[in-house]
Amino acid sequence: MKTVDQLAAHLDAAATSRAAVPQLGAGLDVPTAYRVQEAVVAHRVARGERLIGVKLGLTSRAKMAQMGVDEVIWGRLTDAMRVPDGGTIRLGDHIHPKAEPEVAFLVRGGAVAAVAPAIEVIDSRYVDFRFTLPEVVADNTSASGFVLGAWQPVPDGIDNLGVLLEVDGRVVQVGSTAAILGDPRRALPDAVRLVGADGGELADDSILLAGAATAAVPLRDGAHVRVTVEGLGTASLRVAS
Ligand code: OOG
Ligand code: MG
Repeated sequence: MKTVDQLAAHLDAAATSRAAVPQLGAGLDVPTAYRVQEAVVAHRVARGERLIGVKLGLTSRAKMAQMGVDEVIWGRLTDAMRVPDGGTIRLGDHIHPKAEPEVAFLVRGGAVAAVAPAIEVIDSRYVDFRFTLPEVVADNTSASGFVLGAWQPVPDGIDNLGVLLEVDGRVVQVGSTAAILGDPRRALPDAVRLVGADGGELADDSILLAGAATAAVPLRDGAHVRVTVEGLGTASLRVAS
């Protein structure tokens, strides 16, 4: 079995060279996987990226079923992952990116200060997006990019808002914010607990991606992707080669 640092260097090289790597194999447990994740993200920080928030993953039953697990996971977000609303991502900067509709929170003083519709771009560093739970944890939960729509005050009752994912004006996924932990507001206590168990905390103005509301869709050259969350507005991105 390789060391934590060797596994982290291996996954970081996959990301920077945009070449998928085989699964790591048996023998990795979840606590060790989080240490690998921390070391993977440390490579990014060493290149000048800044930690600006966290994401939850596998918060929807669809994803848990896809993965055959029943555990929420978390990953780290850096400033370099943020794509401006309406901005462009390049396929050449990725391995096999997918987009999924999410809800984002702005965390301040340990509470939710604002909410925004969001797109998460996930890009597993493993061949064919195939991984076990510890493997995806080590891979920073496939985190690659995210787009935030406009921040706004949190309306009452965000537990059953309609969610649309459109590609080139065609609806390709329909869902509800109910798919995110039953109520996306549960993301904050969950994130505080998970990050806290790791000895961390959510600093003021942290971004929290609450998790996907539908399955993710593969991104193709030229695609225009738009997420609409009922009552919260939209977030969009373009894909170029
Ligand atoms: C893991 C990332 C999961 C979510 O919102 O459930 C995630 C993956 O599906 O590659 O970000
Ligand atoms: Mg996600």
